[in-house]
Amino acid sequence: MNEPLAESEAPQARNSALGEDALWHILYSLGRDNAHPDKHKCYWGLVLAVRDRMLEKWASVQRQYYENDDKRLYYLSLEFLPGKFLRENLLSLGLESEAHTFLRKYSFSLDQIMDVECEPGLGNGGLGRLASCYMDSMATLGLPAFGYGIRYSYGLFRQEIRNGRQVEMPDNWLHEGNHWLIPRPHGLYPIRFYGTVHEWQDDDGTLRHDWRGGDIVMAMANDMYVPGYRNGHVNCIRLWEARPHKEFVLSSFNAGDYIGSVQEKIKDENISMVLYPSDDAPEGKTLRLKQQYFFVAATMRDLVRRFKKLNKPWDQLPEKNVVQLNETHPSIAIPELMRILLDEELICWEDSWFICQKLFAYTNHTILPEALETWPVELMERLLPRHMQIIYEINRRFLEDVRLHFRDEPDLPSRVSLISDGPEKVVRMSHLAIVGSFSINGVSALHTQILRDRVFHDFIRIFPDRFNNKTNGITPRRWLRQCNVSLSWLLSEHLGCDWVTDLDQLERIRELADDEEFRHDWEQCRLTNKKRLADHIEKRNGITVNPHSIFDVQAKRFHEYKRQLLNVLHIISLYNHLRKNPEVMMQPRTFIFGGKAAPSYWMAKDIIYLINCVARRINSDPHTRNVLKVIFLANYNISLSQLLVPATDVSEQISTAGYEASGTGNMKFALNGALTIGTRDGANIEIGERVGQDNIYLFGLCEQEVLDMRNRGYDPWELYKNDGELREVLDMINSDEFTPGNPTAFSGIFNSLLSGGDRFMVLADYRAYAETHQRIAHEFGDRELWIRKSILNTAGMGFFSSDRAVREYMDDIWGVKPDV
Ligand code: GPW
Repeated sequence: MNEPLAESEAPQARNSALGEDALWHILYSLGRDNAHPDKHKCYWGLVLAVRDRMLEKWASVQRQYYENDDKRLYYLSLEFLPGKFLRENLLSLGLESEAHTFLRKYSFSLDQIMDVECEPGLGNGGLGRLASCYMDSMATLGLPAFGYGIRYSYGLFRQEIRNGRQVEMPDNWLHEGNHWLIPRPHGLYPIRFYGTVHEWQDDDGTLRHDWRGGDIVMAMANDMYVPGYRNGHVNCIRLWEARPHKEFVLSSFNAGDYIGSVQEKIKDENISMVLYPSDDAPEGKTLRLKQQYFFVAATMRDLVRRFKKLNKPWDQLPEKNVVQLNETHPSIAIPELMRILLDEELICWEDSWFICQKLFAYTNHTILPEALETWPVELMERLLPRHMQIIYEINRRFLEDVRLHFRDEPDLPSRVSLISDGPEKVVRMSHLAIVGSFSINGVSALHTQILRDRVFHDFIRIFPDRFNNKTNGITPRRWLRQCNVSLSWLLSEHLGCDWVTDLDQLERIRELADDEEFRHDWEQCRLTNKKRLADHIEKRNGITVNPHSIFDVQAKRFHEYKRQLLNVLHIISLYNHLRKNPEVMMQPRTFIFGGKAAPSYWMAKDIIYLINCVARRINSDPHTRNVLKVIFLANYNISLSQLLVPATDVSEQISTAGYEASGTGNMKFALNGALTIGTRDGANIEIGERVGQDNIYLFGLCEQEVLDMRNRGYDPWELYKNDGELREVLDMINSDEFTPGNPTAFSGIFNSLLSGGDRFMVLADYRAYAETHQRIAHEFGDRELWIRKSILNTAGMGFFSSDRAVREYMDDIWGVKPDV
């Protein structure tokens, strides 16, 4: 299909320019013959030509920020998941048709050359992708925004499936270099670790502190550019890379210890070597804390350097800047800024603290107790001795205040303390982030309510005005315009092109749901997308799937709370039903899974193994394989997601109510016309409100019912005894049915499901889930009904644009204004 939309009307005069520039770069920047460029050369040449155009805009936008004395937003995140750049940047800059013209000359399609690009996997899942969606919206809204993170040499591991099991392979995404990333080897910042704190008295007799000695690692910037959508605006994400302080320690070099001194250098570079692969469960490793401090310290240096250029008094720092902390991972920024103000700028405690508390804002993304970050005091004291002192002092003053205001609650101070006393004293990073920020937000209405009622209940009373909700959003550029070309084409035909930056316009297709021709076109678009996915499955998994079957997709990180298990249990029961009733007519279904498990999360890895074993069995059974297929797509990432999302009929969002802070996958699928089967959790609730309760399949216990059941005592054996169909499925898992000769392969899973301690209460929702699926299969068969619902899903999803979310942050928290 041709590329649609306005940019095809771009002036012809420029058509040759991009291609000419690409050829120029192939010769002069890459040093390769440009006579008959292959697809690699075409790709790299185009990248450089596109980059030139971005850089020009970026430079003028930066100048403008200074000229207009704009307030700046710093978005600090340990993760970003931008996905592939070329198509996105061409689209944003309006250069797609020029690129096509160039590529056609050499008989390549954009799809073909996109294969050359490596996707940066600098994040685990939702949290990192959210950061990238927000960067896109900030650029599209023209905000003076700066993303900050780490340039990991190795991103999230590549997942292979061998004999049904996940195997982790290194993701060496920079092996061919990456021209989207511009290194800035001049002006590195020294970052200190360990060392000691010296006290001294200044002329007034004030006690001062000076952090000295220890190890120094250098932070080098690598800049990644983010163009706004067709608005001439370009922002940047600055990713810090660790570099050795000195190339060689000369003394040991002279002493003959050549290898020793090189090893020293390698140790320093370790800091930005690899992304930690745990999602929703932090790892308490020293290297991880080093990563956090390394990137935060370099970022605060940048902020202070730019502020000093303005020659303004320090109390204006929060008037000219705001720092959004994406989770607690960067929250060490709070004591770091305190250290700079106190020890380097010699500002008094009260003024320094006033500045900090007006600068920082914190977003919480989880209520899972094991995901709330803590660091051992002992480790902090060694690695960051001055910061630990400052944290103690913040805590002392804070608790003094709490005692004063809540005299009759003697237990309150220990509950809200930044330091928890247990067998091991730890710093609670969320408490630090709350006390040091002027705004604390959750990421969906339900999530924020849970923060208020339970997780941070004590803090609501202490800081009632700080808490607020910002329901997540996704960028319509990548998650509709780019990934679903055929549907975008259809939408633009009826709505014009403005929906790309004004997603509420989708409301206007509501009435078209009654238009038979429109419904027909809609169905054709969906079928095109499903066929494309079917081809991919054929190629990757060697399995033929029926594009007319229900494509039922659960793609997300593997975690017990997300309950991929509930999905598999139900698939097995469908399989049993089919085997026992070979004569029944069943709606053909294709169940598709994608997602990675943290390498040390054994239960999650067993669940992947179970899915693959069940898939092998079902897909090879001649009695059922025409109606039931199970596919596991390896190495789920942004690119795969872009293929999956537009081809999905049923989106599985089935976390135990109360556990998924928001979810954003749920938004991507529904925006593209999938119907959601989901629990009343996270943003699912709000999606239901927007698309209409008739157009979503919500089932199972709500959050309050989960709590009640837990309090009453959850008894999965009772469910096992009373539900024969479920019992049969569980007994199969607990036998060698799917792993011939090995009856205990899944006994861990079986035991967890039948333990009264199953926090995620998988079996409690089983019956409701199975019944809902039955309803779905029935309604999918009624094509008119289904397509209507599909249209109404897309129509109702405007609210979930990240443009809306970023606007809310901008108005309610940041106080920054578009610079356009
Ligand atoms: F645990 N999320 C994530 F809160 O992807 F830090 N990784 C994480 O480490 C955490 C949260 C953390 C996700 C949430 O699970 C998801 O519900 C939410 O939609 C997403 O963050 C973006 O807010």
